[in-house]
Amino acid sequence: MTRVKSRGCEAEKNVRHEYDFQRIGEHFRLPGKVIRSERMPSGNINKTYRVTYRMDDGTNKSYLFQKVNTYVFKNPAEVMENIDRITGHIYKKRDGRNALHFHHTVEGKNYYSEEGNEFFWRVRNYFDSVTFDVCNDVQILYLAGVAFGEFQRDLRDFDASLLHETIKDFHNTKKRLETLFKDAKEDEYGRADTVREELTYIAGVRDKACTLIDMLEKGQLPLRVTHNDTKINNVLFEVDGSSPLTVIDLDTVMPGLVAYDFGDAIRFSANTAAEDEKDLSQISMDLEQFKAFTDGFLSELRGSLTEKEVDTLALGAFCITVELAARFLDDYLTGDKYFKTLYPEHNLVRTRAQLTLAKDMEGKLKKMREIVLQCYSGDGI
Ligand code: GN1
Ligand code: MG
Repeated sequence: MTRVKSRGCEAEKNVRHEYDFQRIGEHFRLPGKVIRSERMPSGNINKTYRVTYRMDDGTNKSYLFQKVNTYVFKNPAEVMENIDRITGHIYKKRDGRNALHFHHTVEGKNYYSEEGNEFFWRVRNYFDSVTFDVCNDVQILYLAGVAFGEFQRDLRDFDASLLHETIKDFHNTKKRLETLFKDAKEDEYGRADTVREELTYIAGVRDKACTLIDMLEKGQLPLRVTHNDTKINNVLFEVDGSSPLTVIDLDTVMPGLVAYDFGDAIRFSANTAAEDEKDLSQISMDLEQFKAFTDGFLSELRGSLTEKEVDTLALGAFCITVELAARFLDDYLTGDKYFKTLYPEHNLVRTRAQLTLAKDMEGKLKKMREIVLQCYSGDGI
């Protein structure tokens, strides 16, 4: 099996950036002199850099600097308050092992901001690690499943009332689809006519894609504290890929559905192609990859999910895939303001890729559900 390392770990070396990292670092009381900064190209929202310092004793030390996207996160201080609490909770659970540590400023804040909130920075410890984007190595997928399952388990006793809702209705599929159809009708950028086929498909599967939100509203599924952005490149692995180190990207940890955490990971990791693949014939949901992640995830959660939760995990993958397609399409229709795009049609390409995957999943749901039940009962390994 081959695996493809993330673009995220192949940072652009020695590129000059528009930011004065030395000055930003001073606010966090970082000692030493900045000798290198590299942009990490992964992530569709925030800007991330590895910044390396030369210390007084001649050794080098790297940090992860992140400029938070305050168009997306309207109240970034609340995001950082959540992160403080979550990292503290996980630190205790894991005795500090591979813990994320966010540095504090002179004023005792875990961020530094200027100009309203537009210049909003945070700094955390850097891990020598690898991440995976497109990956068909079932062992890696199994381990990514373990990491997210463990994360979910670690947060079981976290008091959800302490968390701010960092993005309102983030995974409310119903609202996401309502917004899409409203924006398509308004059609401010005159693009709706070019995406009729996509809109028709989404309208056709609307009820099915909203099944889990319906069940949540009826009290048939529990809200738990979930990660809400479980792409497997949010799991850092040891450099040799032998084991997961930690789960990153805690911006959207909020109450949510386990099936959406599970489903989002499947959407990303069991896809045979990249999230934004242009050649639609490359895209499908691989059942072996599906099984590997599922096995790992459920090995950590066996006995702790309700029957309905287990029963709806597979469908969760379909729902969140349609939801993300709707979000990409909505961003395309409203002028590409939310997701970073690398070229003008990027959001449209992403939409088509996600819808191709959703269609493929639709035909495989029965089999996916069987695999889930098998793994949950422990027969999957
Ligand atoms: C965004 O920035 P990144 O890549 O961690 C988005 C997720 C999407 C993802 C799709 C806050 O995550 O919801 O699933 O892009 N995050 C936010 O790649 O909207
Ligand atoms: Mg994210």
